[in-house]
Amino acid sequence: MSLTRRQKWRIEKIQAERIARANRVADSSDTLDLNTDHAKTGLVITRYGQRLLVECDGELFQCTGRRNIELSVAGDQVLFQPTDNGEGVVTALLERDNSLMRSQKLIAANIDELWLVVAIEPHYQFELIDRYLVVAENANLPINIVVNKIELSDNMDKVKRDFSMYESAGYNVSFLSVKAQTNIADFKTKLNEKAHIFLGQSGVGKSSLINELIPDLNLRVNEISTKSKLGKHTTTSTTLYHIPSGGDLIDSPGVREFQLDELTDKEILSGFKEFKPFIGQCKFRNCAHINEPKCAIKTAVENGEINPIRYQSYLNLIH
Ligand SMILES: Nc1nc2c(ncn2[C@@H]2O[C@H](COP(=O)(O)OP(=O)(O)O)[C@@H](O)[C@H]2O)c(=O)[nH]1
Ligand SMILES: [Mg+2]
Ligand SMILES: [Zn+2]
Repeated sequence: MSLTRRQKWRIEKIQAERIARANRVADSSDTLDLNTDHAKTGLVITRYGQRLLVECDGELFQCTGRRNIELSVAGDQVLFQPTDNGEGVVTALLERDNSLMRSQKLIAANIDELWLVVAIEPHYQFELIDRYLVVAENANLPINIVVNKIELSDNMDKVKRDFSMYESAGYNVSFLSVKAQTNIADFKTKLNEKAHIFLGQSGVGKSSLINELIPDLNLRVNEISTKSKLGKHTTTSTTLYHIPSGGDLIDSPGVREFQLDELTDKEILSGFKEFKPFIGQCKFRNCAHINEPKCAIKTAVENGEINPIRYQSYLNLIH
């Protein structure tokens, strides 16, 4: 069903009014004497503007945040005070374990695992994988690799050899095929009781994999849009979904196709986690590990302690 321009304009106007009203409530609640005895702890499911959808004991509360507290995002734990008819006011943000930022903007909080999805088609590229790993390491976020579409490979031995490099560097690698349903059940068990984010370039099968985990995702997106009374606005905002087989998914179109920001040389170096034991062991304190004599990183490459492909990728990434 397509809406006429006038209908669209009216819907947008109504939504703008709702947001303005929510902001006024948030402002007035700054001076309201809220009874902290009635405060509950909740999980932020999604945010749009000043409005938050907070889950507590399986119930959803449409909340406004007090203006004086830091903005919360999907995955945050908050203290909130239920008011009436399923609404509430967020009064405090609980401490975060970690957060995912993109271009200085906070995207999600309290993420347990990132999953970098790559595929046989479009064919994985080491340098792109390494860039994602560097971002995750610098954000202190555990990251795993998923190799999808394995049924398209005619040389799985080669694929396994390629990724053994990442396994030796300390990363967990899952090989699966959504299409052929290979290793899907096993993969689901890896997600239990944790909050996850999937990312990776377009076409690798993220949507397919997510639909496999949460078959009624589109329905839920609509349900949340209705609950938050913000309509279509919420379909693009980062949202936490419960996975029926266990665990949570924090997702939005923006999160999935997460653009990589520029990295500094310092971030790049600290993003290669298997280099760590050798840092500080070079002859020169300011060694850039390129062509300096008695470089511990280069020696480790020569001794087979660092994979030459990863080292080459480091050289390609630094400026
Ligand atoms: N051959 C094959 N195709 C797949 C598999 N998983 C997903 N696809 C296809 O790859 C294409 C891109 O998938 P999509 O989930 O949209 O990727 P996204 O851009 O990462 O979200 C679609 O045509 C999917 O049907 C798989 O395991 N094997
Ligand atoms: Mg997609
Ligand atoms: Zn060095």
